[in-house]
Amino acid sequence: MLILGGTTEASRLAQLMASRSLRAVLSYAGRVETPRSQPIQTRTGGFGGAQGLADYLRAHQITHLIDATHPFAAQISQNAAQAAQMTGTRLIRLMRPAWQPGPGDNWRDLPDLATAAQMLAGPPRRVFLAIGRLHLADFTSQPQHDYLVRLVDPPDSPLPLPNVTLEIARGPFDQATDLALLRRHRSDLIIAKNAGGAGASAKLSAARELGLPVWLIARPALPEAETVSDPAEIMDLLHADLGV
Ligand code: 3Y8
Ligand code: NAP
Repeated sequence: MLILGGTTEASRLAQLMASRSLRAVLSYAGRVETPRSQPIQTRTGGFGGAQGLADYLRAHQITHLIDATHPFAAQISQNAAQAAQMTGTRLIRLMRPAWQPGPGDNWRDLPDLATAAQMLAGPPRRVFLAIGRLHLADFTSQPQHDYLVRLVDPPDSPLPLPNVTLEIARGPFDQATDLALLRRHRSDLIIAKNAGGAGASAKLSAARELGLPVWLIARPALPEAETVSDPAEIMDLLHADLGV
């Protein structure tokens, strides 16, 4: 099996695979300096597009490709669907459902980051821009705000925004930490991707407790694929397929 990882669910699946001594490899893009260690073999780095992934599937006689990447990792999910089709490999997507608002939530759903940036036009605010590092440049058109930004690793180049409070931390996060973070920064707005799952949701419950508005970016469209939301369901499917 090849697991395309980088999420809490992928790590959980790796534990289940290890407990059954299944031959599985977990793949990281190599986005951060020290990814979480795993109980199964890992590989790091791009494959070289869909063709490169297809070559990998053939060369390593992969029978099952599990796309357990983050809902916003759209490119790798496109490549996985293409490579699975090119090689006749079974593709199963492991993806947690999107977050849904509950009582006390003050959420606004936005189609993309560009819309969020446009909506920030106006007087300075104190914004927890909880989208990581890769898309901060989308907000350079709104330099007037005081941004709180949380990154996995210290940035190796200056950030593209003038007023940034930088927090270096890797999730999963808990509510107490995120409450303290929002209070310390005196945030009045949170902008986040609708990542789903438990690893990034602490900021949402902290926002609810503080009565803060949240702008949630909708997930990008992904190609059709057989999808489950719980790692245990993958093990059931493998059991049906392989009798393991
Ligand atoms: C490299 C692998 C595990 C997986 C843990 C989950 C939870 C904690 C919360 C906030 C939001 C954000 C970010 C986030 C979370 C989990 C999960 C998740 C969000 C690691 C990891 C890798 C990455 C890449 C990194 C991105 C960034 C996004 C930070 C490992 C820790 C903001 C997504 O600097 C960079 O280049 C970082 C890039 C893609 C998004 C961005 O645009 O900056 N994740 N995150 C993976 C690889 O190389 O293939 O180190 O363990 C994994 C996790 N991050 O096994 O416990 O399941 O989602 N990751 C978002 O949700 O918006 C932080 O601060 O509140
Ligand atoms: P992306 O934009 O969909 O992918 C960009 C390129 O990175 C892919 O074409 C592929 O390169 C390589 N890649 C991505 N994921 C890979 C993986 N698991 N193994 C090997 N190569 C991979 O991906 P992304 O949004 O940058 O996310 C990168 C990683 O961070 C993924 O593991 C994802 O699960 C994790 N992550 C992302 C987010 C997020 O907000 N995007 C949040 C949490 C975790 P080639 O074309 O050369 O193969």
